[in-house]
Amino acid sequence: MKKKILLMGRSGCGKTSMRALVFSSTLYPNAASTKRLGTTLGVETSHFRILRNLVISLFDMGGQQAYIDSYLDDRKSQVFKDVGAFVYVFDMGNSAEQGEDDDAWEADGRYWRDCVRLLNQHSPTAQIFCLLHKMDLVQESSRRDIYAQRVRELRSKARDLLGPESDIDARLRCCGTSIWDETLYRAWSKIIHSLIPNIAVLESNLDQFAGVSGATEAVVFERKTFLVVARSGEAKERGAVAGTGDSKETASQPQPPQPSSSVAAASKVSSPRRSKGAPPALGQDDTALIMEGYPPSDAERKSILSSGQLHPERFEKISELVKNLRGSCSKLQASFQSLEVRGETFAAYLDVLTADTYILVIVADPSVELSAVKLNVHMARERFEKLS
Ligand SMILES: Nc1nc2c(ncn2[C@@H]2O[C@H](COP(=O)(O)OP(=O)(O)OP(=O)(O)O)[C@@H](O)[C@H]2O)c(=O)[nH]1
Ligand SMILES: [Mg+2]
Repeated sequence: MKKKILLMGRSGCGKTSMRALVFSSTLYPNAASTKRLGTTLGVETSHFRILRNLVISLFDMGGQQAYIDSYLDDRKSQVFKDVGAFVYVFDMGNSAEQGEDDDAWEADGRYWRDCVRLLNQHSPTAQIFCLLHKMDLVQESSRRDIYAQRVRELRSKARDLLGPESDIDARLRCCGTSIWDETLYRAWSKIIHSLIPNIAVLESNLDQFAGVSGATEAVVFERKTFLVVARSGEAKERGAVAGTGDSKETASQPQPPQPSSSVAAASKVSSPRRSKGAPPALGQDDTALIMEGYPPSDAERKSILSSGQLHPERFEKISELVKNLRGSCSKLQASFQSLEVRGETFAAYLDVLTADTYILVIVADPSVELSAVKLNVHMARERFEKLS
């Protein structure tokens, strides 16, 4: 299945930089390397196989004014048709001082509104992502307020445009991002996740896998980009937020293989603690909806951790570490297959799951043997290969 991502925003907002870092990390291994990128001339299209049954066509739309005019006018039906996810990048460097550069923000807002209107005509079910980008340039002291104010404006613009009865609250998601930290990968994981056709089935199988393995968490990463494709517990969180519980779709799906008896014996571990990450549904408290994609500042992160919650960007940090390790391995002409880490309070096992994915299993119960987890990964491969 092919899905189209339309990546738009004004010139210099950082579209090609994020594309390069997320999808071409061997050519652009770090944020500084994006400085050598030139402005995009016209539209650059690239295709990525994410899973066996999902190919992403990413349209990086050069943001100079003449191009923008043509996307909105004579090329609109071609540009906005068949869109799976519309990603609009706002340059928050312009908001470094609150209200300082309102003209740029206003112009962005008008352009974005025009895009959403056209999208609604040509691809009415497309997911809409607003990336409030270059958050590193916004002063930490005012970051939360500026983010909240901008998201509030965007959400009310969208409601005004499409009407309060539309599903826009659920389809529109905002994320604060920067190429200098993990927020970029977190946002792009969400974007890709929104396009995976059988995600509910994948998640329910992953939940069962984590349960029978006695794992605290199990996470599936895409093999090339190391974006998070699915993680255990996510569907439940979404169900709990929407008040629907497990969906019917997952209930009738094939079950993952049963573990060996020694592995099953280890499955008494309590269910994992979760970080708050699922998108709030319509009608929930507005503040939760607005702050959903807010990247916490360093001070806020510290207080999250000291309150006993898990690190909100733990998977993205792991992706980064593994990508670096893989890079080092390839310099030594060694191929990277799997990884085992044993800490004082946990053990982690990362291994190839399918042709396009890795699985990371975190175990916090010292009575669970990693060798049993390995065996379960081995036994689960065939099932997950069919699912992806
Ligand atoms: N500080 C900071 N700079 C960034 C960030 N993202 C991108 N940049 C820089 O912004 C500059 C412009 O980025 P591009 O990716 O070329 O911008 P673009 O949106 O593709 O621009 P056009 O191709 O002209 O439409 C580059 O020098 C990047 O290094 C970010 O998160 N923070
Ligand atoms: Mg560009």
